[in-house]
Amino acid sequence: MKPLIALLLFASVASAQVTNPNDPNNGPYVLQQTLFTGDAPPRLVRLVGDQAFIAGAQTLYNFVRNGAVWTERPGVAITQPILSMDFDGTTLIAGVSGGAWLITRANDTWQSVFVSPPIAVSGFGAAVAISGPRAMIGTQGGSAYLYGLAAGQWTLEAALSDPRADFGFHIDLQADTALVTTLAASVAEAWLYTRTPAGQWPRTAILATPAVQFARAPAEGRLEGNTLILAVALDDALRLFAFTHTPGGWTPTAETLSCCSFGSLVLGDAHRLVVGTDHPAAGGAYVHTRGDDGQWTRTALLRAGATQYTGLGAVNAGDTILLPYPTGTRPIYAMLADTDRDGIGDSTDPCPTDPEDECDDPPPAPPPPPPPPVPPPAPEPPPAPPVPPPPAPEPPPVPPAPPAPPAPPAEPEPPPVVAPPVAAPPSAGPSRKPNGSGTYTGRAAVRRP
Ligand SMILES: [Ca+2]
Ligand SMILES: [Ca+2]
Repeated sequence: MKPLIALLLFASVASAQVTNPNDPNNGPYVLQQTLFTGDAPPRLVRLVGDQAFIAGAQTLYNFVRNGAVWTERPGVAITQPILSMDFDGTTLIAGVSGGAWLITRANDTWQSVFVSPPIAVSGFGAAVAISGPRAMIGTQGGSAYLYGLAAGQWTLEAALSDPRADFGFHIDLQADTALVTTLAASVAEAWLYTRTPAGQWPRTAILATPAVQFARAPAEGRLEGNTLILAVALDDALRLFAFTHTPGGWTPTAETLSCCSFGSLVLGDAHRLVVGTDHPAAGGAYVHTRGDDGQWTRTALLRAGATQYTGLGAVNAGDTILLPYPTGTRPIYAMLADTDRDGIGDSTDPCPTDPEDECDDPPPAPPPPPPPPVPPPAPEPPPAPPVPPPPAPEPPPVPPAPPAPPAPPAEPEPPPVVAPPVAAPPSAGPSRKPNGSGTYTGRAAVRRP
């Protein structure tokens, strides 16, 4: 009975997911289109701009978006199981057992070049990364190789190696910076290598996280712009550590994020990342956004169903996330950020932040800009400096103030002036004592009349 109930539940959930992968609680994303490859679970997905590659068992499927519609184009057949994949917008690299294919499109046809390991090494092709004329091919542990494209040929430029068992399996590449992440003694490390003009790749930095306990998998790292994210999977959570590159080097930032057990990280850009997890109870694609203050917050949880998991291999770029669903008919959901939740993706929403789409009023807002003229007054500040000097010399003259002391004597006089008049009335008439000098005289004159 139980197996049957489970099967029925699965069937109902699976069918609902295809038509409505995002329920109201999913967050500010809307389904744009459902893509199908009809192949094995599409665990590997790469999206750059309007072009996506999805790796099936032995086929690299290519989808291109024109306007708001995704269309499949002829893919690339690979004769071996695809183990790894990366795409930089121009070149595709796919790792297989014992090598990697570097593929570009020219005149509507795919041009492929196969790169074999420079020496006999185990697991060559288990990890790959590409960025323009640089490519990196890692192994199942112990080494990673850097290549450069020159005159149409991919040439080996450097061989990186280390005794660490996980060295070379988690790699990334951005322009002339290569990243290898490792985990040893509960500390995750990011080893950075920077290419010199001569084509050498010396190690230029090692960034370490605080000690993390109960890590259950090697650290994963991503380079994006001037940000480096290190992710460490713990028994009950995925912890993220960020580093920022400045002219002075890499520095750890205060931003850390802990979430999502059993997650796999996908960093779309410096301000948004997706953590795909397959936890049976809390699985989904957790979308996180980094604010201007450097703090990460979860802004969406995309799920295909209450009890079914999804999110493995989720990829984002710009306002789009491709969300593979790993079971059933294996669709891939193209999700668009929908900030105002009006069902229209940001990129095609006439008013991305107004669900009523009444953004005609905003135009009048421009008037405020006039304030810019304020800058002109800025030039005045310069003349201000001369002002300070003058006041300084004045202080000296202040000293003369001391003469003020003589004033005290003047005070004593008032007392006598006041007191006399009060007591005077009673006996002033007869005695007419000259207690005060001038004042007394004046009053006497008044009384006489
Ligand atoms: Ca919208
Ligand atoms: Ca809108």
